[in-house]
Amino acid sequence: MNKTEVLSSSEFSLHHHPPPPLQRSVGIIGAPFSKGQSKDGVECAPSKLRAAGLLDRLRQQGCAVKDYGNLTFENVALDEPVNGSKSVRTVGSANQRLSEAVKAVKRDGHTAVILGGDHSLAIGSIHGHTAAVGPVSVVWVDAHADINTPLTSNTGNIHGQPMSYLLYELQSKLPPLPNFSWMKPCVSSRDLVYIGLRDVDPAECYIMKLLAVKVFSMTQVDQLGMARVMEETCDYLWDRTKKPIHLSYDIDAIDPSITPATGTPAVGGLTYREGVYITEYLYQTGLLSAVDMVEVNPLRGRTEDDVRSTVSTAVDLLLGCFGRRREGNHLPDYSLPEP
Ligand SMILES: [Mn+2]
Repeated sequence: MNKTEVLSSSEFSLHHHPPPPLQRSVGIIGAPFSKGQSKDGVECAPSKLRAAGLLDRLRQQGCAVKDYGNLTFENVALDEPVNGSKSVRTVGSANQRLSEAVKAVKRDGHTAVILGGDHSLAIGSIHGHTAAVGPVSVVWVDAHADINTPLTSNTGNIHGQPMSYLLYELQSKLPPLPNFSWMKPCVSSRDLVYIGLRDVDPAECYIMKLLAVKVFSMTQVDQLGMARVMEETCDYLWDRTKKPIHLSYDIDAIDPSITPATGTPAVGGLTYREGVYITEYLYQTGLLSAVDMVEVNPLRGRTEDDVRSTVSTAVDLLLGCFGRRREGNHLPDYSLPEP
């Protein structure tokens, strides 16, 4: 049998044929939430992403789009730090709300898009996603691992902790947290892949080794190239069974020369092209089931251009998740005008 014959049809089509028609029904949730960190502005991102034409552009490339609007979050009074972690009750109640919203979007049959907001929102987003569809694979694209426990965090910002709340394997390391009793861990460390890491705390490094988490840091991106990183990501995730994919995309994964308007920029990041390639590749799998786009902070840019470049890159990444191809797209019913 030659090489071509042993490839499955889906693997073959990935490289040699135009993609099959994929589900491109998108449900958008705005989550203007910023209490997982301390900088103002990240709550403005959903309206900026909409104002940049995200919904129209998704429709123009053939997607059916339903906008579920922006969630509103309550500010819990007297939300004193717990074990050093800040705004725990506010973050807990916001994520409970988001979890319910994501669950509803998934039950309506859409691919869910969550416009953050800071990365603490991944707790509710991934929780709601799994509540609706069962186990998922998580592809976490970020400069940071966001896997501190409340007891290892140096800053007390929960946007650096969401993965520890979600993993089954870390439950015994978490103290009880007010307003988090609604959530149960829902992700296995074997179903998690990190891409783009370059600013990892010692405790996070230890946790990832302890749990043997699959990591493609910037070193591996440099060594292998993004094409190989994505192949290996999917080979790894599909080793047991193909599950729906949750892409949690922190805009700070991209190099701050391209996306400076974010709260915790880290030099040496992904190029625009590497960042977009991730989305194009995951679209082609047909398994993309929910996408977080987080940490765009329009108040952190030094100039208008900083903000524009960050927002438009975030929009391009989302378009890539839903079939935008750099070789161009046309609607299936397009026909050439006759003279
Ligand atoms: Mn993050």
